[in-house]
Amino acid sequence: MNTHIDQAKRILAVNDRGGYTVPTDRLYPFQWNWDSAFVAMGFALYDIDRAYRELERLVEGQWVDGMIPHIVFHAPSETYFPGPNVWRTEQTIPTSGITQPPVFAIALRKLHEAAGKGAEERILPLYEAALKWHRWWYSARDPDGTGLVALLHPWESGSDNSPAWDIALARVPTDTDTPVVRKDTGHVDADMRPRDEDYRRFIHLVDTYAACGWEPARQWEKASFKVAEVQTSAILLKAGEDLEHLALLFGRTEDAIEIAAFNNRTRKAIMAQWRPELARFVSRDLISGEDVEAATQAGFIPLLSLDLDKQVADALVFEMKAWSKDLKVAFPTTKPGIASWEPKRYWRGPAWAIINWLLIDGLNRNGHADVAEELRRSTIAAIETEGFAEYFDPVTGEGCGGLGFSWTAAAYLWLE
Ligand code: 2M8
Repeated sequence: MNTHIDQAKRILAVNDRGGYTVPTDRLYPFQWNWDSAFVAMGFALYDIDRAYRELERLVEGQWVDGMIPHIVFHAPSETYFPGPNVWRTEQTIPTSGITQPPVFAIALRKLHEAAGKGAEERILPLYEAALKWHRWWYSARDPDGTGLVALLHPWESGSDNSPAWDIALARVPTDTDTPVVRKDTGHVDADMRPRDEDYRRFIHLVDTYAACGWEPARQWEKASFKVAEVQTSAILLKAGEDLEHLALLFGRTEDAIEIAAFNNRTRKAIMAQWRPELARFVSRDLISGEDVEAATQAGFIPLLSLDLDKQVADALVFEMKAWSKDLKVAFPTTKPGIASWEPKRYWRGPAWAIINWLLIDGLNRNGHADVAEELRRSTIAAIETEGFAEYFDPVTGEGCGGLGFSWTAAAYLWLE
């Protein structure tokens, strides 16, 4: 009997707030979008009803235009900033006004496979919600039809303060209409969190978009941060493949054709972002028109959704091994040793179990099962040694950030 499995399940039970799971108590007291998709996959291993419930509760926050917001504020809490009064989205169920990586349809396919035949009635509304969201991504976040979807806020990436945003975010003014009253640094060490200056810029963007009435076309025009992002696009493509699979299964031929067209466009567009000299894929800053060359984990995530030529996959894996050398826990979210690398500061270096999960799937897809297995073992060992921390210092292995963290528990269940 593996007691860690029991512990992981207990964390998911403790973080349950009534059919949805908070990432962790106090620090994150609401429902987060991609956290819930990972959590649903964890539940799918032992409680399919609860797994569906997680996604159903997330979809309660979906906007009429199809966006699934990054936070759904089901119940009030004073322990998080920014709350609904800062977002000012005027939705019936209070939500934030931005989105997060579209892991949802990846989870949906996994749930359907776990549920087995005859579960169509429950999954169809979720399938419809996913399709609406994918359409939203392509219309609101790729109005020019490039195949890459753009983020208008670093929080949409899930990798909030990644060095990938340093250049683009520096252009965003630090003045805000809304007072910045941080709560996060009351829960965890400020040295492990984004800086105050980052928060002022994050809130400046929220103010700007609230002033646009959260209307996508106006936001697109006013955005001072606009990055066509390779990690999100790669996740969208994998989710698109899974959605296309479900469409065919449900006899939705027209949907399948539409989704396949999205997928083909994105597949080509991501491939064009391969930079052999960096041995990584890169995002594009749509304000400057330049490549985002910062060395972060995002450059490897296309493994998840592309069937790469052996030469490209080998080059990526060679680079990944170089980054992981001498580390206690892989995979670092920033290349170790470079100026922006901070092994304890949130998305500027630490290893995250859910990123490893995506990379493991991508490595297996691209014929590197041995490296995938190494990463899987390293992730499991980190959790068994340090507990279900939000993330891990890759040098010391120390568990950092929030404890009893839902997506780390889900990743453990999935990877164990
Ligand atoms: C972190 O992001 C939130 C904003 O969305 C925050 O710092 O306040 C990120 O790690 C993000 O990826 C994650 O979804 C969220 C909840 O775990 O926390």
